[in-house]
Amino acid sequence: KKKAFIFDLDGVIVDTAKFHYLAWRNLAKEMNFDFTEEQNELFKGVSRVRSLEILLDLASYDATQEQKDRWLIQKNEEYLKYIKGMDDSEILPDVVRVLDFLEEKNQGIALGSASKNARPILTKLDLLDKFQAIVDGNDVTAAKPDPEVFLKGGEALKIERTDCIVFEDSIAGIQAANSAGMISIGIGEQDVLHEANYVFKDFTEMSNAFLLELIEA
Ligand code: B16
Ligand code: MG
Repeated sequence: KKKAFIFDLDGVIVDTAKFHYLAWRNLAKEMNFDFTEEQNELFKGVSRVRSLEILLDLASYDATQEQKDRWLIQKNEEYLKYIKGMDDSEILPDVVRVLDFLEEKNQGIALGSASKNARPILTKLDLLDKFQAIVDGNDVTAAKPDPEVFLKGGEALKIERTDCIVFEDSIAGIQAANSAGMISIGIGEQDVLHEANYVFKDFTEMSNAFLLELIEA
């Protein structure tokens, strides 16, 4: 049966979380705040605007709208500098094997990301043509854990939501997939992503036999 496999980007296809972290940390310095990697977990899957709100909260910093707008631009410019040097060696292990297997089995493949930089990143990684549909931060009004991004992905591929499978590394993203009525597969730690239907440490742990079971279910 034809199913839709919807991939998150940051943390599932490529490890850009470290670049988001560096850019936010540098911004935090301007607030005299030491932003830790642990706090960065809260930023995964969360939109840029919402991330800044959380940072201001953590730093107990009161900023004007003008200052916020300037910081959002500054953060993104710095993030773009980091990803400029990225190439296809930064694709996470076995992502290409999974994409190729699904393609060979004629499955629907879509991207469902909160990032507004998704297209340039996929282009840099030479992965753009693997996706039949791309839904990203430019296409949605409600951020994860709202299911909008994944519902739009399923619609774009004309596949019913119960036949959609979502790969996600963030808690907000797993919640979004669950409330869309889709099958959620966590990529990361079981104790963090315990709300998911299945959790794998990374794609090297996910066999083609498992993918085939999802397709045939
Ligand atoms: P941008 P995903 C999310 O991407 C990231 O996990 C999150 O850390 C980031 O703030 C968000 O994209 C927005 O990204 O600033 O590039 O628009 O995990 O949903 O692919
Ligand atoms: Mg992610």
